[in-house]
Amino acid sequence: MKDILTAPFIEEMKQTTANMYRLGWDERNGGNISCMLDEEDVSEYLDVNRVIRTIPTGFDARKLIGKIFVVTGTGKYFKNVERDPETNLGIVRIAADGTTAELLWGYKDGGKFTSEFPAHMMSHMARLSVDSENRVVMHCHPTYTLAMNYVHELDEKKLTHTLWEMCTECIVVFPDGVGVLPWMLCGTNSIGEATAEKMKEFRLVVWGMHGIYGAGKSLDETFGLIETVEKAAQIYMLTAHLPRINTIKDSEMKELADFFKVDYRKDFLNL
Ligand code: 2HA
Ligand code: ZN
Repeated sequence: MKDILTAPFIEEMKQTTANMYRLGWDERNGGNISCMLDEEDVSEYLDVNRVIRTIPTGFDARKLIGKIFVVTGTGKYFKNVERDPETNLGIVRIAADGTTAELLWGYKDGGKFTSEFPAHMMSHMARLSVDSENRVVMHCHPTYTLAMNYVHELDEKKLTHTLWEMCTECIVVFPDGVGVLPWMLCGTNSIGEATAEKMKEFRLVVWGMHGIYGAGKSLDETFGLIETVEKAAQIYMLTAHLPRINTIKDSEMKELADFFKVDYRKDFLNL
């Protein structure tokens, strides 16, 4: 059995959480990540038949039975993952009943998965129903995206359109746009269900005045989605109070989408 602390999936979680922390997206215990792993990969590092303990989830994840995830821990700081992955991360498998998680590794201090586990698992189910290659769900509190929530209408079309206008590459990176939920109580099954509903349509979902969710095929891709939204939001916040002299036109955004052959939300442009 190889040393799990050398596993590429642990290494990548360490790097991702460290990058997110340094960018200021994950203060204190803010943010959480879940990444689906292949059983064969995990088996190189762990005896997958050895369950350390079981943890009830409080929701039905039958579509994920047998699936294994590495998940950040509740109350844990992204800042500390790199230094102590075994306390701050856990590897869990959804048990045969669909409502229990089997801990295979991690949460060494007796902890458990993020309080946003319902939103994560429900989002995985939703994304997998439209994209069988989806592996990652990521949540964080990026500064400018959050700032923008207080001064821009929280309307999917209007918010996406403004973000697309802020950087030439936005419509190419997230042609499906950004879904928006109003402020809701976090850590609940209800916000999980609402997020998952949006995730059928969007890989990015803003939680009004809280943060953002991203989903993708890899940690890099998902990070890149959120990073691009955050860059656009930063440019918006740096310019929103100034007279707008120039703008990327809707016809130019269409030109970009056509050239890069991306299937974009045509109803989010005003052509
Ligand atoms: O895990 O970000 O939404 C801390 C949070 C809750
Ligand atoms: Zn949060």
